[in-house]
Amino acid sequence: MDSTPGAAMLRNAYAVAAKPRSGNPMRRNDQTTLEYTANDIGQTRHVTLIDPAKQDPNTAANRAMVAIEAGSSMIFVGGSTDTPDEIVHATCVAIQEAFELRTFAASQDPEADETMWHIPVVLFPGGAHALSPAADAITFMMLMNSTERRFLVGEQIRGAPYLKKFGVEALPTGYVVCAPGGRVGEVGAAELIQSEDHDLVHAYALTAQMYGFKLLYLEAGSGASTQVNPKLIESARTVEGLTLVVGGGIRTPEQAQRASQAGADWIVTGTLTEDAADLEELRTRISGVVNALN
Ligand code: 1GP
Repeated sequence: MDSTPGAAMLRNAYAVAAKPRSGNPMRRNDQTTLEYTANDIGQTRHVTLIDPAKQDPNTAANRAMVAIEAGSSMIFVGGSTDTPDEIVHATCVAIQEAFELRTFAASQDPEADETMWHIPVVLFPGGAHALSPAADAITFMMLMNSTERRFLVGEQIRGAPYLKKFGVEALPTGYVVCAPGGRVGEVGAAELIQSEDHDLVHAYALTAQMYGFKLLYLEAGSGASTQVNPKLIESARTVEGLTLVVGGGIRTPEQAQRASQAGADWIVTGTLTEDAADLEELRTRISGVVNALN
């Protein structure tokens, strides 16, 4: 019997997920989530990161809906390193169900655009324990500058068979932690990219490209005091064929714009959702960030 942490729950979740779910790879006008993500629309887009450990599933779904109304284009579910699969799964289900209801409601309203609710719900895992069959896709990541095998391929080997069974689409992602790095830098045993290491980040981007990764995620750490240095983004941007995702420490429209102007295809924010006083404050914050993107 598989002793992978959470394996029993995952088997149960798989049984629950035996019914067809709308979260399938072709939900968005025959696009896979990778196509949706990698499609260059000539504008930086915004991801709302929801950490399932930080609120109950119903609150997560309400936050996700407000985020989409405010202009966010994708939902990541994950973040904390020790959240049980049950919580991750319940959060994905709640968000998917909320989006399905909004899609249905919009389909009944000639004034509404139901396609705005065809939003991917993507796992952003801390490891093989944080998986759910209710997600559309997963950022299937190699923490490229980790010094531990576990974060390079170990967790991935444990998770891959479940993802295959679940039919969760993998987004091949090189994940690189930059200074200050925060908790993910510590837990992930990362040799941080320092803010002046332009050549090094370029080498990581080239390596990601040569491995065939489609996404490159430059991470400063959740709640970081400073965002990824825009010069690092510019340096990674010069490597072709990678969709550039940037997150960590972005809280203001000005910071979002800096990352956007430096060449980010997507920016990710998490903390600004978590510490918003209420849904209206969240709406204002996300609108401000989205409207600042180039
Ligand atoms: C963390 O990049 C994300 O993995 C988001 O960071 O919480 O600082 O927005 P924040």
